[in-house]
Amino acid sequence: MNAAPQRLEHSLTDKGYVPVYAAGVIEQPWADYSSTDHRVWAQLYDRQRKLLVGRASDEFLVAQEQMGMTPDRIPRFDELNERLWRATRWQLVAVEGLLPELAFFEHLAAREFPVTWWIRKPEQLDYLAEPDLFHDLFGHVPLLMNPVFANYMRAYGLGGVKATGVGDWALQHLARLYWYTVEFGLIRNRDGELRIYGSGILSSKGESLHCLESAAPNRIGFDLERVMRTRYRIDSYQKTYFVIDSFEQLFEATRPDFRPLYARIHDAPSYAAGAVLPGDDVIQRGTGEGWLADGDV
Ligand code: HBI
Ligand code: FE
Repeated sequence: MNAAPQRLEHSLTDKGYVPVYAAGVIEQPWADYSSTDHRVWAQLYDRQRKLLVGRASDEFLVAQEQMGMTPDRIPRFDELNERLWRATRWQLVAVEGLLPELAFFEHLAAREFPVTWWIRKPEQLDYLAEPDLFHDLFGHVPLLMNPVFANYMRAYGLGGVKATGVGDWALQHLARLYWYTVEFGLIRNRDGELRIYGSGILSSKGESLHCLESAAPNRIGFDLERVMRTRYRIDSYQKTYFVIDSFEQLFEATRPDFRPLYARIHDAPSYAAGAVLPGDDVIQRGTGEGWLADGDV
């Protein structure tokens, strides 16, 4: 897990991206899931699918069905991989849990999404501090069927590998981008309605309701530099959600080389998670009800 990758620059070749090392990858121990595990999957799946019709982005709901995820049992990664490969050439790999950042970036750059193989206990349906199978598989994986979103994830991984050589502060900016898009992003559909695409929300009943229906949080139009400078919450619902209009917008915004941007914002102050700034495209200013004063990371 913590073996340092060597000569990383050699892994970026004209043949594409070849991972230097496959950190932490195991076989999904599918036969070892208990009936309780399958029941937890079924309960969470049914609960979220019901809640997410009309709340999640259509792209997500369609992709999840196309992938063949069903509530009746925990999906087998090798079955999902056949469909995913045909759609976007991505693959799932099973892991024990969080990977070191560089290993995680390398997987994404190689079009591999690390999925935690184990699922939470029945008493943890509503909240869990770390990613489990439900968060990773239900929340993250379906949109990898979408070519534009899949390209964004790969570009993010490549950007992460590059940023690793720049410094920890660059990684911090990238982590904020991931947080406010892949994990907690909202998207506005053609009718101007807000929908969820961030997996941290999609896998949480409470936050699925909060992010759309509560008056407390800010909802602000996506801006790359603004997002990279904004701290976030890991212990509560987000104070601010950033809203994109399309996955193309997200991909295009992150296409340029980030180095000039990193250089510009290196010494710039960060913004509080709940800040509303003069230049913001404010879709809705939050009331701030229930916010804790400190604790932004
Ligand atoms: N590892 N398995 C896994 N899943 C993640 O989402 C993940 C990770 N390692 C690092 C990481 N996320 C974060 O640092 C992101 O900000 C990149
Ligand atoms: Fe996640």
